[in-house]
Amino acid sequence: MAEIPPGPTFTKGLDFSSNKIGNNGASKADLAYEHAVSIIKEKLSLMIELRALLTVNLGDERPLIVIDARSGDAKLMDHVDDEPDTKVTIKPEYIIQFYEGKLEPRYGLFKDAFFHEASLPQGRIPLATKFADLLTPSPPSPPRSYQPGMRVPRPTADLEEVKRNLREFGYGLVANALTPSQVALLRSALSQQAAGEVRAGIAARDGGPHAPNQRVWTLVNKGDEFVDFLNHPLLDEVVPWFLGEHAILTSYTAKIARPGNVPMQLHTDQVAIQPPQRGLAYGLNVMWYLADVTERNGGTRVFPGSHVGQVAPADLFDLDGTVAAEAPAGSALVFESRLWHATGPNRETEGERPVVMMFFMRSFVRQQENNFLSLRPEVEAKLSDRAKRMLGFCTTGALGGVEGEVREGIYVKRVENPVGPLRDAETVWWEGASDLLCTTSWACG
Ligand SMILES: O=C(O)CCC(=O)C(=O)O
Ligand SMILES: [Fe+2]
Repeated sequence: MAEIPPGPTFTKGLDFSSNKIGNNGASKADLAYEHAVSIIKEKLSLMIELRALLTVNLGDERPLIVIDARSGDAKLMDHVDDEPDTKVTIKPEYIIQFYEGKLEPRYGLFKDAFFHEASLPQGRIPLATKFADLLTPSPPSPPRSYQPGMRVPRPTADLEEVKRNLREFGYGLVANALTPSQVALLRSALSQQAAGEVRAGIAARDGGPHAPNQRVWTLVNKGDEFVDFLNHPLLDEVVPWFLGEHAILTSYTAKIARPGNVPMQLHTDQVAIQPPQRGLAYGLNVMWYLADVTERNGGTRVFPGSHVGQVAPADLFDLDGTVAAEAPAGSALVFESRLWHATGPNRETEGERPVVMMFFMRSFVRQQENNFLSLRPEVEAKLSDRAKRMLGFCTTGALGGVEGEVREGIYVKRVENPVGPLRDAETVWWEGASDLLCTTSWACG
């Protein structure tokens, strides 16, 4: 918010630009910078763990900070002749947030790179992560590595076993959740849509420089098959059990991993929930396999058991110690949002690995997909109450209401004529009143 300048003023007398509150923008930036430097100095003795030469750029107009931790005590220097092992470019505010435990380093270090590639750490990236971890109140430990022969979840039709696996390993695999003909129907719908999005020039691609992978977003808009899919009974078995009865679909997408992809970076699915929360799972992902999923064709890589504790991999780009969640077509991978995982490398020469993800989150978490703005009107018109609930069109726990009507279990829709200013003395009846009463009240059914 702080960086967004005020909008235009419509009311004479309500221009706040000369109100003096706190410090002005410039000195705020200076204060943040000074605070960040003092944090780095305070934590300097811990930096010996880096065993490397690191530079920290807190803004191009600021002096470069050089941390020499190659041998002996870690020292701060103001310039360096040698090539650093790692160069970190980061906002001073993020250093403060790492220090205060408000921002997870693996999120903070990489999130700006989305819009500003120069902010990516350069050189040995795990060192950048280690540096940021050392600034936090309690640096994490790495997840336990998978070794061949270790006990991990296998596909099973026994839901109690799936639930036990979810608790113990952070994921479980449901066997035969879809019949072969259902798989064929959904796979064909998805591949047609994916091809159509390529033809239309709107395909969402990822997976390295050649970007062979394809993501298909907002599936609810993209064919009746995907609306019908929301009726699957597996959802009733696992979602309320894990997240409570009000969970909503935060996003509904497909991910097609194709040969030659670069694996995704390791992450948890609650990475955007900050301050970092490791004590509670906020989400549950149900990933439907529309083809046999193997270690070779891009099967999701996981660190089994990494959902528990203050755990995070040192190197988000290193899949050593992970295992692929392999299972035949028609299976569903159910995994919770604290589990460290990534799309695996597809090392086949042909074919693809199509999966559909129904990702649910607790109802108080902002949805990844803003269905209220993106749902196609003709789709919205035919949604069942069940689908509307899943998409967030139902009040839960005093949230999600329209014009203050927040009693539990009310289906909401856009009000044609929301209440506006009623200032005229002669106003006795507002013409939108019946609309308001009918769109938000139980009584209207
Ligand atoms: O493609 C996969 O296997 C995993 C995708 C994933 O982790 C995600 O979209 O968050
Ligand atoms: Fe994920």
